[in-house]
Amino acid sequence: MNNNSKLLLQAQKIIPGGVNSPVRAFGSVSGVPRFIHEAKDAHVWDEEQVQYIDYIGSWGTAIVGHAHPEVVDAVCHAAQNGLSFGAPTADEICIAEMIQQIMPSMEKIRLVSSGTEATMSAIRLARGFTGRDNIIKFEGCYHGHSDSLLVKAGSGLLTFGHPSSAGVPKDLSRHTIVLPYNNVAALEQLFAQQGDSIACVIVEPIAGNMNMIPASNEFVQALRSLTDKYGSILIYDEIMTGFRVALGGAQSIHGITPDLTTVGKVIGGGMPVAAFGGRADIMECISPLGNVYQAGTLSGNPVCVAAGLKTLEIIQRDGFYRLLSARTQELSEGLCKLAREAGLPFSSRHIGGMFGFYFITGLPECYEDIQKADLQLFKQFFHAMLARGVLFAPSAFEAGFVSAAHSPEIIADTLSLAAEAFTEISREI
Ligand code: HOZ
Repeated sequence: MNNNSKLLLQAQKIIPGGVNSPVRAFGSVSGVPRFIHEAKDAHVWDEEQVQYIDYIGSWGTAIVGHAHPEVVDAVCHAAQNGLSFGAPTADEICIAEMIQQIMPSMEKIRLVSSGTEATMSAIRLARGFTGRDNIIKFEGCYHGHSDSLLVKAGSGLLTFGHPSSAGVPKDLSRHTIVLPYNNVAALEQLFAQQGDSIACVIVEPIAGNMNMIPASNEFVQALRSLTDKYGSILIYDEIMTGFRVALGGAQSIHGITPDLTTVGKVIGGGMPVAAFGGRADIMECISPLGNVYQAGTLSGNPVCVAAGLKTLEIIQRDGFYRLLSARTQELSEGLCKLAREAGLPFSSRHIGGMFGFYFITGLPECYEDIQKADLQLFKQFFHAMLARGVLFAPSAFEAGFVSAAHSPEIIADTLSLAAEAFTEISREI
């Protein structure tokens, strides 16, 4: 029995499913999760000392590559001054100002420690500001694990086939209205019927939790105009897409100014930092200015903020997104070409440093489409690549991430290993 298998057995005795976040359990692809003990640049190493090219990138946080020396230095320096103060700091002003400069729609910002906290707080704020209870979310979008949002959600819920969580009171979930993604007619109809009761619409503007599915231009225009018309708050959940699909996130690509935005992952550079922010008049309803309560002992933690600040500085250097996008494009288009040459049903898309691939003919546009992807082929490909030292997310419903440390040589190596994997799979079907 190898070290990963031994650790899984040990972990399962004390941690439910052996993991601290469900998708990591390899539940939908079978096999033994790799227990990672080291990560550097574009690689991770497991407890067997096996090296993998990593396309999970800590689910999008590792945009500058793992253990970037400047980020590690910033963290060490901050740690020497104390790990947590539970008091305001100068650096949390710097990071809020930097985020605001990059995403001007975030006129005022509050830092929290996880994406779940950011979306949960943004929803509470929208309800407090409007005095309305109902919210709209879209099928397959995942916005963290707070109660209101665990209805027909993506990510682990989609991966494990339980799209709505148990344990959410019906009295609460009846306030969450779920609509199909990219469906303007359904949105218009709902607003026409009960627009005056809608506190907010929360959307992943490029959904990364049902693999990668971008909102159409028509859809985002409708979101903005209907929320404006009915006085509802538009929340762009950019926890995955912020600073990832472009420096200014999906809103900079769409040319949309949301009322509130949630960000995370990249702004922590691998440490637990997230934030929500937006229109000043809305944000000023938060305690201590207003009566919408929100708080956290570790909010704005100085060590985490140091990692985030340095990461935000690095990604603003000349040419960062040009290179990141070029590498991601090479990977995504290369995979497509090779899979098709092997005669497999396959498609892929990419924006900035984020990509999705699907064992399906044609590109999926919504939750219903992505559920038609061939999960068996995904599983075979996942394991064929894992055996060759390439780690993709262990789910057909999660997006992939490229970092600045993925050199042209690493992308080329990945593609030549993928060519072997596709040929192997095509022989088996
Ligand atoms: N919910 C995350 C992906 N969309 C997975 C988080 C993790 O396992 O770390």
